[in-house]
Amino acid sequence: MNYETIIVEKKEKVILFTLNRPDQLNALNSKLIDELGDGLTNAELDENIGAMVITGNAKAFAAGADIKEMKDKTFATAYMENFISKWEAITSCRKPIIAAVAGFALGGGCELAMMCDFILAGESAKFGQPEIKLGIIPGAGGTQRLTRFISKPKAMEMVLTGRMMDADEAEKSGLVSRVLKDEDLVSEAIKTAQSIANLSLPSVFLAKDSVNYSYESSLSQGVEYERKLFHSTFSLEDQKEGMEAFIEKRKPNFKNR
Ligand code: DAK
Repeated sequence: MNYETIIVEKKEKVILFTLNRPDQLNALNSKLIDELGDGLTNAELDENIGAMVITGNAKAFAAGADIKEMKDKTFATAYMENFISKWEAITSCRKPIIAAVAGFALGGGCELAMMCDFILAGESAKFGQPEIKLGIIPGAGGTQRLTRFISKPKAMEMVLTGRMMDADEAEKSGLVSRVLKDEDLVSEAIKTAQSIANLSLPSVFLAKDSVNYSYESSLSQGVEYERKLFHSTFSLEDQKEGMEAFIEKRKPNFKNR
């Protein structure tokens, strides 16, 4: 399918989405969000795909929601059309999604990256929630996810001042899992996604589900939930294959069942 605002490439078992509004620093307009949502849904349904990567370009992952598109909205229009609610579609994907961030990831761009399962950052990455400078506040999970990922004091400072955080600080704070050279970022993200896509997909779904549950539960509820999911993995043919392959000193041949 041809899209205007994103580029979609298949790399073996991985789909690479490149946000593609370079003149506008990949500002996230409705078209881009619709196209990305559509692309993610297709990848989610494609049984040959095991993971996804979302990236931007060297200058910007995304500099936020499109201010030019947003500026004339009223409360009534924003509320009635449930403005930007489609963004959350990304969080309902069961397949892992990696954000590969170089350059600016601001406002909705930072929120989009945080909706992914983890963020790999290039050395040039800059994260921020500058909405306060526009007379608004984050609206796609920024105050919630940032606070959980990097602690309240840092999140509060960033949300109240709009200060940007560089890649090094973002790694130290726990916002990103690794910092890579800019030139290696996308290839390393694809390699990482590929390594996940070659595992047993049902186990990957269960692992992702269990980690995400930790954000919604007490520790004891989470541990109980994890144990039940762990028990359920013994119903998979892939569990037998994984353990037999280990004992026979060969690579497992997972069948996703
Ligand atoms: N929207 C629209 N256009 C943008 C943009 C944005 N967010 N960011 C950059 N651009 C455009 C610029 O207008 C410029 O376009 P032209 O003037 O050439 O047509 C072009 O990209 C290049 O930008 P600059 O000339 O400004 O480039 P610089 O290198 O000088 O500066 C910058 C880069 C990233 C520091 C600067 O562009 C900047 O401050 N951008 C705005 C960053 C920002 O404030 N982001 C937060 C946007 S508010 C919601 C959910 C989410 C949201 C809202 C509601 N709901 C669920 C209800 C999210 C809100 C936001 O993200």
